Amino acid sequence: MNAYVASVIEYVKKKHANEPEFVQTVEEVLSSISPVVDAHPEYEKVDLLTRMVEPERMFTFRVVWCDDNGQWHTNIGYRCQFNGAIGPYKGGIRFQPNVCPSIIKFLGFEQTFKNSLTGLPMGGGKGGSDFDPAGKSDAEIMRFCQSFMTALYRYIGPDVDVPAGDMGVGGREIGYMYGQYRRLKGVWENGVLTGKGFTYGGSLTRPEATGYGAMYYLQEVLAHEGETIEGKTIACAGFGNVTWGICKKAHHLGAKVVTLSGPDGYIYDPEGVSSSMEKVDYLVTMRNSGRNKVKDYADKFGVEFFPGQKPWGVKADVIMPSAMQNDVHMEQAQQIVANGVKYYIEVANMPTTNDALQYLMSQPNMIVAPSKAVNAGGVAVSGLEMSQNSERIVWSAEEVDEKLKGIMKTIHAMSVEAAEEYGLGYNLVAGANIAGFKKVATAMMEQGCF
Ligand code: 2IT
Repeated sequence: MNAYVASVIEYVKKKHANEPEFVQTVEEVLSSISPVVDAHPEYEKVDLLTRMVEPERMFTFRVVWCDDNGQWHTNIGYRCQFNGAIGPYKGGIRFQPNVCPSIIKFLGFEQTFKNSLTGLPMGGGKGGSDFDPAGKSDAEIMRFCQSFMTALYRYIGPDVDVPAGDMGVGGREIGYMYGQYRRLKGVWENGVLTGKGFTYGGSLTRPEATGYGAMYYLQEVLAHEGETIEGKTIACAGFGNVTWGICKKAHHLGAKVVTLSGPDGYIYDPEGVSSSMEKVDYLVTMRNSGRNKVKDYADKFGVEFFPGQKPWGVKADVIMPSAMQNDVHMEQAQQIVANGVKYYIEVANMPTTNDALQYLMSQPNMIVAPSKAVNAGGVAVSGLEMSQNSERIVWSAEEVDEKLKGIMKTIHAMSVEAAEEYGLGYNLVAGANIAGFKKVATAMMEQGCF
C-alpha cells in the first residue's frame, strides 16, 4: 500500500479510535484508492487525504419534544456536511436509537463518493437523531420532526445542504419537516429536501429508486457475465423501502426474492415475495404498522419464520444485504461462500465488515458489488428531484426511470473502467471507490487548499 495512504489510515485509527464505523469506512475506501495516490504525488504534497477524512462541518443540536402523555423528551440531532466540493451537501437523515457521531460520519463519508458516482452535482452529507420512531403516534412523529427542523433549518437550503430520508425517515417525516421549514422561512423552497410527496415537488419513482437502481445495477453485472435476471433467486434483508423497491422490480423482471428479515428474525418464501404484488405491497403494510416484525409476513402468507436468525445461510443465486451496516460478518460470509453463491451485491450502506468483504472479494468465483454504487440510484433520483424543483417542472415516471437506468449503467461502466485503468480487472469495489474519489479529489485540488 502507498505509504502516505497507510499513514492517513493510521492517523484516523488513532484519532478516531472511539468511532469504529467511521474508521472502518475510511480504511475500506482509502486502501482501494492507493494506486491513484501512487499515480498522483501532488495529493500527498498538499496532504489532500487528511483533509478528505475530516468533515467540512459537523454539528449536534438538541431536539426537545412532548409525547402524547405530556412527558418531555430530549434527543440529540446531528448533521454532518462532509464534503461540498462538487455540489451542495446531500444525504439522508436517519432516526434510530443507535445514531451517534461515528455512524453519521461513516454515512457522510460514503455519501461523498456515492454522490460523486451518480455524475450529478451533489456533495456528501448525512444527519439524523437517536430518536426511536418505533411505537410513536403520528402526532408524536410530527412534533419530533417539527422540533428537529426548527433546530436545523438555518443551516440547510437548496444551494447549501439538501437532506432526504434514510432509516426511520420516509415520506411522512419528510412532509412534516418540509412543512416546518416553510413555516419558519416563509418561502416555498421545495428544493430544500428530497423524497417529498408528489403534491409538493416530490419526484415520481423516488420511493422505488434505491431498489430499482440496485436491480438495474445487478442486471449490468449479470450481463457482464453473460447471464440474465429472469428466474434468479435473491436473498434480501430488511423489509423497508429499499427492499420493497427490489421486490417490486423483481416482480416485473421475473426474479424471485426468497427472504426478508427484521429485528425479530427472517422469513423464507420459496415461491418468492416477488411472486405477487399483494405480497410486495404487504411490506408497506408491515412498515406502516410500526411493529417492526417480519414474522407478520410469515403469519399472513403461511411461510416459515426463523426467529433470531439472519437469512445468509439460505441457498440463492444472489445475496443482497439490504438492511443495515455490518449485517454480514466473517461467519456469514463463509456460509455464503460454502453455499456456492456467485453474486454478492451490497445494498445497505456498509453492510459487510471489512474482513468479510476482503474474504468475499478474494473468492475466485464470486462477484462482489459495493453499496456505494449499487444503492446510488436513491440519491441519484434525489438529484433528479432537485433538478425538477429548480426548473419548476415535473417529469413522468417513465422519464425518471429512463434516467435512473442510464445512471446505473454509467456507474457500472465507470467502475469497470476505473478498475481496469489501474490493472485491477473486474473489481467493482475498487472501481467504485476510485471513480468516486477521482472526481472529488480533482474538484478539491482545482478549488485550492482550504
Ligand atoms: O444512503 C442514501 O443514499 C440515502 N439515504 C439517500 C440520500 C438522498 O439524499 O436521497
